[in-house]
Amino acid sequence: MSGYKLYYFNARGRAEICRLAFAAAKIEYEDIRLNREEWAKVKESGKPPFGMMPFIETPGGHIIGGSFAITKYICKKAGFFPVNSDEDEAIADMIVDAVEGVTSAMVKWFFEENPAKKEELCKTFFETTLPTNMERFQNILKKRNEGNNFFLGDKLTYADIIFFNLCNVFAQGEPKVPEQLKNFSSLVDHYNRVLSVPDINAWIEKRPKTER
Ligand SMILES: N[C@@H](CCC(=O)N[C@@H](CS)C(=O)NCC(=O)O)C(=O)O
Repeated sequence: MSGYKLYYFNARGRAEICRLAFAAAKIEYEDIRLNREEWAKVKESGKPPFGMMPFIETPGGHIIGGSFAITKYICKKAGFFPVNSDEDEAIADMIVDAVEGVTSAMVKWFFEENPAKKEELCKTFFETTLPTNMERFQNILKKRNEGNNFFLGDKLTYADIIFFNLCNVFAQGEPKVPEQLKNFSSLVDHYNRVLSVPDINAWIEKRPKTER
């Protein structure tokens, strides 16, 4: 055991990109899945830096919160990180930022309690927000190697893992291509490319089956 600990609920949710990163990086960690009561106690302890999960404890005793920061950190340790230029790193971060934009819109409709508002937000999300953004992600992908590779070239980075996970949410976590990608053939290929990374594939096959 390496001494890393990841704290989250028993769900894929916002922690799954961290778990995918740990898997791809072949770094062992304790996958701590708290129920609501346990979380309330941990939150009260003041341990999570921003009072939210996921967060990790490193072997050196650092506590790091924020799913994107954790994923980038783990990927950097394993070399799944753009090294050619500062611009490549900024492009990877730009993709991550855009994934967060789509995720926020998704979370907004998902947790909306007013049924009429929820339906409206859901419609806008699937008919406009998602396809518009997918088109943009595909354009970025195609800027390198005509889209026949990862976002930053021939090397997997945290941007690929984070984008892949967004798409996998629409496949309910199953190892299949979500229908929301059907009009974006380069993104389908990218999805399959990430899914074919042996350590990522092995984790997806063996991970606990949860609703979200
Ligand atoms: N930007 C943060 C958001 C984290 C977040 O929203 N965490 C939620 C679960 S998905 C949470 O901890 N909720 C429980 C609470 O706030 O008490 C990230 O990406 O890690």
